This record gives sequence, structure tokens and C-alpha cells, in this order.
Amino acid sequence: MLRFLTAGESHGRALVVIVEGMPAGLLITAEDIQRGLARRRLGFGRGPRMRFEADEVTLISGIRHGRTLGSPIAIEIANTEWPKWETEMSPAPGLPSKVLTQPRPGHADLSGMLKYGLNDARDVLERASARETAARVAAGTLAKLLLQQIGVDVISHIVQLGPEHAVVGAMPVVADLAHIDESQVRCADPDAGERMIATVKAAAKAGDSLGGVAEVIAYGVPVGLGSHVHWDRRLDALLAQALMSIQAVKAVELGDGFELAARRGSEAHDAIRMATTGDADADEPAAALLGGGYVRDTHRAGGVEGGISTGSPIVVRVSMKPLATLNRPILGTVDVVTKESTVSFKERTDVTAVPAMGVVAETMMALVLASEALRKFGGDSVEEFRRNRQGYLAALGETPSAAVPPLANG
Ligand code: EPS
Repeated sequence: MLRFLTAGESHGRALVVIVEGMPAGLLITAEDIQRGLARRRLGFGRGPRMRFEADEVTLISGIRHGRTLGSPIAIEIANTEWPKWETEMSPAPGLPSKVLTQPRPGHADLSGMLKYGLNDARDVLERASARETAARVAAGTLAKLLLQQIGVDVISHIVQLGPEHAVVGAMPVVADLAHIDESQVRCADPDAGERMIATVKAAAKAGDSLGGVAEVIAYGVPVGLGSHVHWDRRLDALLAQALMSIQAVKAVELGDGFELAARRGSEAHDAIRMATTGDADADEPAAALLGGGYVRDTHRAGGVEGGISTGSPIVVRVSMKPLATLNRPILGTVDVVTKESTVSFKERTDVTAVPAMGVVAETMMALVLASEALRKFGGDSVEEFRRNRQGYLAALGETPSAAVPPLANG
């Protein structure tokens, strides 16, 4: 329904993204995209590049006078480091000044070199790099703005960095996001945030890297996105694929995920009750409406049952492994030319990119939800999309007269 394609190497001239399927009439400016990209640069533990990489945005097509046209949207994000890399990364025939033959364990280097028949790890790492997520965030900014038109917001916060866990009380809500972004590690729990920063400092000193876990939450998603009818239309499966595709992500869980395995069925599901007037005052004011008049008081399923959204917040946890590039390369590898044992080549790197991964995870969730909302509601213009969603919610509120199907069409 909504497709996007990225192109570009980490130290190439630019990243490019093409987004197709966006309805006409969505208000968008280059500054909106810059703001999204600035959030992706957040986070203690990033390398020096994040301080000078400016993410220069050019809107190439599909937008006129600040509104989408319904045509493919092309966005370019220039790499401000390009002048330094212009010779090494030149598309013109020639040879690199340095060939990287000692692949880093944990990166795409070795498997990519073998698969594509390449002897220089740079030919693989330039595209495997998480720099590509800048292009995804540009596409995701469009998805987020579209979702806001139907009252859906996606937020994230860091619940674990290395061995340090946040003490999670109430689930953060949309109004907490500015406060979360102010934390250097995007953690809602300030004490845990301090401990996380100390852990990153210690890992940096040791020349090592760290992973962690982001929790991503979507508020305002109505019942009925995704479907139980086929494997590739299940919303949880679509979310898992999209989130797992983020560089260095190794696990994704919905709701209580892995913990559910140890529980009895009586403690693993979200009981259903009819909404009462009191539900309108809860954190999610539209909860009763979004669930068709039914609500849940727990979020164990993460807002998806049978591959279909329930109307509850969608809650997903995303786990990122420690970055494969180490400032003190100590992991053993093999030189692909000499076949001798050695340690991997040294690249400039981040200590951790977990806070940024949370922002990228918001992006991927927003792209999936926007695509599925477009499948459900359709619409070539934003107005039509909104109208269709309103009509659906109004119809959901109408109680079926009896559990008997009508005898004839209409
Ligand atoms: C990355 C390595 C680092 C990161 C980069 C991802 O780049 P460099 O080697 O140029 O310092 O800074 O991330 C970004 C540039 C970005 O915008 O997120 C890697 O190997 O994945």
C-alpha cells in the first residue's frame, strides 16, 4: 500500500528514498524531515560523525507548495562528508587507495564479500551501514504525519542499555516524548539513564561497544489493521519483519513476548470488557472508540490478537546487539587474501546507537501502520482517507441487532 526504496552508500554522495502510495494533500516541508533526522542523531555514545553530519534534505519530487501530490515522493539526504570521500567512493573507473581484507565478525563484511564475489569489505559495509536509516527516517516522517491525520502517534523509549535496565512504571504516553528525547540516552527513568551513561563511558574507555532494547508504542491505532486470513497480512508479522530489518537488531517481541511462554493461559491474555464512561478519562481517551466499544485493562498481547490490531496501544520491544565495529579490535578474523589469522580492520565507530535505534524503530512501525491503515481505509487524498476511517469507526459503534446474518445482500 505504501512502498519505499532507499539507495545510497554511507560515505557516498547522498542517500535517496522514494516513497510511493502517499495520498495527496498531506502538508510536509523539508524542515519536518530535518526535525525527524535530528532526532535520529540523538544519543550518548555516538561517534564524531553525528556532530558534523548535517543531513542536508532536498525534496526532489511528489511535493508542491508544501503538499503531497499523490505521486512518488523522492527525497535526497546529502552526505556532508562527501568531499572527503569523493575519490575513494568515486563511481568512475579506478582503484581504491586501500583495500579492507580483514572482515569484522558480526558485520555483513565476510558474508557479503563471499556472496557478491568482492575482495574489499568497503564494497559491502558502505551499504550495510546504519547510515541507511537516515533515508528510512525521511520516509517515516511522511508516514508519521499521515498517521497523525487519523489520531495515531508512535513513540519510543530505551528500556535497556548494556546491562542497565530502566525501572518502567506507567507506560510513557505521547506527551512524555519531549522529556524522553531530552535524556541523553532517551530513557524515561532518570536514575537508569545516569547508570546507562556511566556504562557507555566505561565501554568507550575499553574500546568496546554496547547493545540494548527500545520499547516502541503506537497510540490511537483502531481495531482491524492487519488480518488473520493469511501469513503475510498479520500485523504482528509485518511489524516483526520491519523492525528486524533495522541494522544490528536481533530480536523483536510483541507485548509480554518471551515472558508469556512461562505463564499459564489464565495469566497470559487480556480480558475483554465493555467500555464505561470512565474509560474516556484514561490515558488513551479514545480507547473505547478504537476498540469498537470493548476495552482491555492489560497489554500482554501488545495490541495485536490473531494478527489484527485490537484497539489497544501496540507495544513492541526491539533488541539491538552491540555494534560489530570495535574501537579496539580484539575479535579474531581471517585476512581473505592471505588466509592468515588476524584481527579486524579498524573503522571510526559509535560505542552504541541504541537511542537512535529507538527513533528508527518508531519510523519502521509508522511505515507499517500507515501502509496497513491505507489498505484498510484507502483514499487517494488525505481527506478521503480520514473520511473512510471516520465512517468505519462510526459503523463499529453500531451494535449488531442479532447474531443472525441478513438473508439477502443489502
Ligand atoms: C556506521 C558507522 C559510523 C556511524 C554510522 C553508521 O559511521 P562512520 O564510519 O562514518 O563514522 O556514524 O552512522 C551514521 C553515519 C548515521 O548517520 O547513522 C556503521 O558502520 O553502521
